[in-house]
Amino acid sequence: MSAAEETLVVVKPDGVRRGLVGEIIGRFEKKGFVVRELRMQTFSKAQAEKFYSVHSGKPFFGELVAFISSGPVVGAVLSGRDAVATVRRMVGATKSWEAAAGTIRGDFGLGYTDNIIHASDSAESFAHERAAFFGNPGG
Ligand code: FUP
Repeated sequence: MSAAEETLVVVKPDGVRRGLVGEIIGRFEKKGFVVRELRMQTFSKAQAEKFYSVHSGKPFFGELVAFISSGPVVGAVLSGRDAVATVRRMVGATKSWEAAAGTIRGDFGLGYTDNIIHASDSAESFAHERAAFFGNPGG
């Protein structure tokens, strides 16, 4: 068995409001990923800005920060084979209306900013986003 990799998913406020937390986490569990950390919280504006700092300065940054901090979110660290890429495939394209059927965004939404779920796109993003979501290990 190849070494497990970790990634972070965050069920966004629209996904939580619509009662999709169990469905979404369940898909990852059924695929074979192991939930290593799990937390519900509501982002402060400062925490949201840190989480999405890679998009700082882009025209949609304000809307993104306002949306992700608009209600509770659920973050999970998932562990399993090739987790970053495999989870991104299960999440689907950013524009939910274009996302393939069978993906989370493809099956459950039509939004862009409100596209149900966030998933880290690299090991570096995962490290940054995990720290922004859960706090630094031991810190
Ligand atoms: P993804 O990695 O699929 O979440 O997508 P991106 O990193 O491209 O975008 C990050 C978030 O910003 C997504 F929720 C979509 C949102 N976004 C907008 O709302 N408007 C834009 O013009 C671009 C991205």
